Amino acid sequence: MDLAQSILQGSRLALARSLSLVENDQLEGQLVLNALFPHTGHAHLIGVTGAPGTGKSSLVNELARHYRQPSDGSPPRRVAIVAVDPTSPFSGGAILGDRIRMRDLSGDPGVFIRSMASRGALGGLAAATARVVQLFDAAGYDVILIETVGAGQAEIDIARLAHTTLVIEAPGLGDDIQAIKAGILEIADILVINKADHAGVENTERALRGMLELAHPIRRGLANHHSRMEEAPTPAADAPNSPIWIPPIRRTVAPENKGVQELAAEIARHRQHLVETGELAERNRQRFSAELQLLLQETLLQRWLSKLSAHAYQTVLNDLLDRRLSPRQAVERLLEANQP
Ligand SMILES: Nc1nc2c(ncn2[C@@H]2O[C@H](COP(=O)(O)OP(=O)(O)OP(=O)(O)O)[C@@H](O)[C@H]2O)c(=O)[nH]1
Ligand SMILES: [Mg+2]
Repeated sequence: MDLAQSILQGSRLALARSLSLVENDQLEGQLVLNALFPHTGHAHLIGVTGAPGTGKSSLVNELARHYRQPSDGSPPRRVAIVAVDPTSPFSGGAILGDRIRMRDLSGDPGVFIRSMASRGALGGLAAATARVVQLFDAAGYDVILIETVGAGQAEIDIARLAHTTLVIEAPGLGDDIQAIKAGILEIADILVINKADHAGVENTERALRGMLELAHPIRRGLANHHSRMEEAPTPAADAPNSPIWIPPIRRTVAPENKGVQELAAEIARHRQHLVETGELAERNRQRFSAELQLLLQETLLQRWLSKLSAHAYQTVLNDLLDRRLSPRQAVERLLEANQP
C-alpha cells in the first residue's frame, strides 16, 4: 500500500515518514500531497504567536487537552500541533522544552506533535509549514495548532495560513508599547493576555486596547459607537454575522487551565464568523490564488532557465556590469535570446 493510502487509514508511521518528505519538498512528498489534496479542507487552522516566553506552548497544550476532552459534551477532536521556530537554527533547546511540556499529550493517539526548525529562507519555512499542515488536514486532524515564536515577517506569513490567529501577550511585556508590534496586532483575531496571575494585567489590557484602536481605526469607530450605545441591546458589531470582527481580549493562566474554555469558545465563535460572513471562502480563494501564482512563477522560471545557455546569461550580465544595458534592457535581451 502506498504512503497516501496508509495515511488515510490512520497510520502514524506513514504520516511521520511523509511529514519529513513533505517538509523537505522531496518528489515523493509532492506525490503524497497530490494524492491527498482532495481530502484536505476540513481542519480548523489556529495560529498561536507572540513574544518568547509568553506561554504559547503552555496554552497550546491546554487547548489541545480541551479539544481532546471537551467539557461541553461535544465529541473529542483530533489535534495536530506544529511548533515552528523561525528565529534561529539554534533553537533545539526551546523546541525540546516544548516537547517536555507537551509530554502529557504524547501518549494520546488523537494528538500528533511536530516541531519545525528554521532552514534557510524564511519564505521557505512558511511554505514548508503550509505543506505540513495540508498533510495533517488530509490525515483527518480536525484542529491544527501552529505555534510560532517571534514577531517578524515569518510569523505574519504563517499567520496568513491560519483561519484564526491568537496573539499571546503577558503582563510586563505587554504594557511596554515597544513590545507590542502593531504588525502583529493586525494579524490578531483574538488577543490573549496569558500569565494573568501576574501583576500588571490591567495595564497590559489598557495598552492593548489602545494599540487595537490605532491598528483598526474602522473598528475603533464601531467600538466607540458600541460603548456609547452600551445601554442599547445588540449593537451591530456584536451581531453573530456582522461583517466586522473586533478582536476580543481574553485573559488566561495556562498552567491552571484558567480561561482556556472561554478562549476555546471565542475561537469557535471566530470560526463561525468566518463561515457565516463568507470570509472563510474568500480567504481560501485568496490563498490558493497566491499559491497558484507563486508556483506558476517558480515553474515557468525554472523551465525557462533550463533552456538558457550559461554563456548568454554571462554575456548579458557583463553588459549590465559595464552599464551598457540597464537591468530592464538586460531582461529584454535575455528574453529575445531565449524564446519560450
Ligand atoms: N505564572 C504563570 N506562568 C506561566 C503561565 N503560562 C506559562 N507560564 C510559564 O512560563 C514559562 C514559559 O512558558 P511557555 O509555554 O514555554 O512559553 P512560550 O511562549 O511557548 O515560550 P517560547 O516557545 O520559548 O517562546 C514556563 O515556565 C511556563 O510554565 C501563566 O499563565 N502563569
Ligand atoms: Mg513555546
